[in-house]
Amino acid sequence: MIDQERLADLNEGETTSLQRDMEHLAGQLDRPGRISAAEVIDALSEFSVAAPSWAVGTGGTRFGRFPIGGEPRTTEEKIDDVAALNALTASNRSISLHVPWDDPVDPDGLRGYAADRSIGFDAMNSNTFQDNPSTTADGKVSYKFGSLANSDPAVREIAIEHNQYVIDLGVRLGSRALTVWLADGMNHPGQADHRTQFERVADGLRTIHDHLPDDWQMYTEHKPYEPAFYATVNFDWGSSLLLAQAAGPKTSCLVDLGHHLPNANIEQIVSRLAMVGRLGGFHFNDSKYGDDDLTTGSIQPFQLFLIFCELIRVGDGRLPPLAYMIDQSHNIKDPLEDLIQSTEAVSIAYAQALIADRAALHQAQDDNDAALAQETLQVAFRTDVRPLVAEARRLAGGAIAPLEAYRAVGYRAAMIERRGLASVATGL
Ligand code: PSV
Ligand code: MN
Repeated sequence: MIDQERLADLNEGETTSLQRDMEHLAGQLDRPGRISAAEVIDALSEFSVAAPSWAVGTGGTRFGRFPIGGEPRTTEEKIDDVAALNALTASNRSISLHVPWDDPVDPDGLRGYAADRSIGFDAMNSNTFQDNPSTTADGKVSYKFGSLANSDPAVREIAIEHNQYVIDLGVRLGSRALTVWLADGMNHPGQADHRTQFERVADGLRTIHDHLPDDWQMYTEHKPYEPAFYATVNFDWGSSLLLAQAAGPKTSCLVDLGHHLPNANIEQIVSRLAMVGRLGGFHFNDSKYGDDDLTTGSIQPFQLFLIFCELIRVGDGRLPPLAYMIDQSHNIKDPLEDLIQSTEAVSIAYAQALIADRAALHQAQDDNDAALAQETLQVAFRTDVRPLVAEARRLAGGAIAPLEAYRAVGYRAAMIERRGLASVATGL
């Protein structure tokens, strides 16, 4: 739905300045034994970060929601939006569904619909934090007091069955993973027993794990608070690791950048989880105070860069094959514009980490030369790698300047025309 000819025209207007910037940058990077501009572009061209189906509509808070108009009304239309996003960024080749916000009646048809638009299905997400007649045995049970940790075995059973249903659905869609984020916990001290809640969740996850096909992965996603405001069962990376280990070998931990208490050293958490072989993937976003779901890289870009440096270490010069996804709530921006900016931020952090001189860093670390070690990272972080990211996009058929192109093609106005001004996407 993004007119390729129009995109080519728009790129034409940007080509001269991009070439000039690329030559300058390629010269800067041209050092013996170091990664070349061409190698960075090659790595970027393989990179894809999934878009969540719930983030192509506007998010909201309990103080209100301000729909932007033209929001996708069906899962097919969400796929259309991700296809449009990918046409511009060339780096969002899959969508992550959340069930039952998305619950296709014809999974095989949906898989074909997405494939026709070159979109695949990333990790499936199970929603056991909201009551929904289709997932809570026709409304006979409630998740008000938790799902896998609920004191009522009937509720726990329904929650397990829902996760198994989501796995089966994902198999038909061609997904290979299930992400489990639970709202389970307590709002009041003494409301439940910490240990009993944890053991129930571990038991439930083990049963869900045993339903996974051989080539599937399961991710446990921790979060310190909200909607449980006193204690969350899976509240930090340590609990997440314990749950992953208890669930089984196909389970690892997913790190959502907004799910940490203030000032947590997320890159160190990444290092630890990778060290024990239980780093599963990411939900990218940015945070100023809590789970703010702000645009990736808009608040703490240096932290994002350091996370990618850890990943490059794990992948020995490239990104390891983990689950990379954006998870944001777009409250006042056009969601697609925010996803374009976030995708760019992730690609920039990856490119900066790629160009960091790892040999010099290791030498400086061995020499206990803290200034030089830090300087080595700063040099990479302060390099403007945007031309590399733009060139990788151009070569992959995307837009040199995706945000400008998105506006120039008038996608939102066209969607308002087609879907209406009052359409609202499912999600939080
Ligand atoms: C929870 O805050 C979370 O980060 C989880 O990934 C959910 O699946 C998603 O947001 C949507 O609520
Ligand atoms: Mn998340």
